[in-house]
Amino acid sequence: MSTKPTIAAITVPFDLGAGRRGASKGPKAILQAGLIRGLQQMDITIDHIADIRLPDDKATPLAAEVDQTNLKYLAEVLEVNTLLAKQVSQVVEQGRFPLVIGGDHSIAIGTLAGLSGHYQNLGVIWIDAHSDLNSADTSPSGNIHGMSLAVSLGMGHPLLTSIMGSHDKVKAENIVLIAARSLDEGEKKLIRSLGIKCYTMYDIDRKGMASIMQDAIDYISSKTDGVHLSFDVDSLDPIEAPGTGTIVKGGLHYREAHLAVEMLHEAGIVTSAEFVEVNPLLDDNNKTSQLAVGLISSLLGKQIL
Ligand code: HAR
Ligand code: MN
Ligand code: MN
Ligand code: MN
Repeated sequence: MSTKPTIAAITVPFDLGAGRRGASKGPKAILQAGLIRGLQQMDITIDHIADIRLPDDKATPLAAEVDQTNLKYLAEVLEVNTLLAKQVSQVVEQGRFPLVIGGDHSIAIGTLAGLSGHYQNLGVIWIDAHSDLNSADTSPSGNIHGMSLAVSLGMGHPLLTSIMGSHDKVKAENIVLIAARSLDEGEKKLIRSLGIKCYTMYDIDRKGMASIMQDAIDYISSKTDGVHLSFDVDSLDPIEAPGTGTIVKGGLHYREAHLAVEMLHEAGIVTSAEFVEVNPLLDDNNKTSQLAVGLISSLLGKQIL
């Protein structure tokens, strides 16, 4: 990203992957907080090319099959992610940078599916309080936003893992988790058994964010041909990001989060990004939407001086 890419923003006002409603209002709040204007002031070309929504007629032919599972809103999650995947893939084909604005984190299923065909070894930096590595068996909630990374690894309902083809969308060794602090037992087992690189809040406290980000960048850039940043705003401490559906205390501070995206910009490795889980219904004076705009701007090169 040393030469400025053309950004194609794709908004996804979807929240049925989450346990509570409101993340569907995230894109509008983030746009109203000045995303487009801010980036244009940085001389970045950004086009808001698509708003991915479920079609108005709610009848879904899959409803019967889908009712058999404990995956909440599987049909809707499938439909929105199928549309998103196609859009993301087109953007990469056009040589533009996909910037996906959610929406809950289930939309990573579609983003990663759309990216996957364009890379041999897609790296994924997943900044999140959670790891989203549950499956139907391990999920405590049935909420698909807690399963999106597992689905992208090929583990999950076949309807979801086969979006854009049945290949695995990402390999375990190309994933880095950052800011983890709320992991379910099944997720911990999977992280260990697959050897997924995971920097917890303990690691960040112990070594400092700069050191962790440098390790993450070195690890991922040595073996990937593109890097997707999947940024869940619940990675931040609830003091900084109150407007999100599953807050977990003990998270990233404001500057730690900014440093992470600033270092990613400086490294020049990020080829696509998504920002998810902003829930304006739970926010305090648009604090979390404004935070998201600040983080996106820093990722795309906004400098302090
Ligand atoms: N691990 C829990 C579950 O599967 C909580 C997931 C929480 N949500 C997210 N994802 N915001 O990062 O239900
Ligand atoms: Mn998440
Ligand atoms: Mn999360
Ligand atoms: Mn701290």
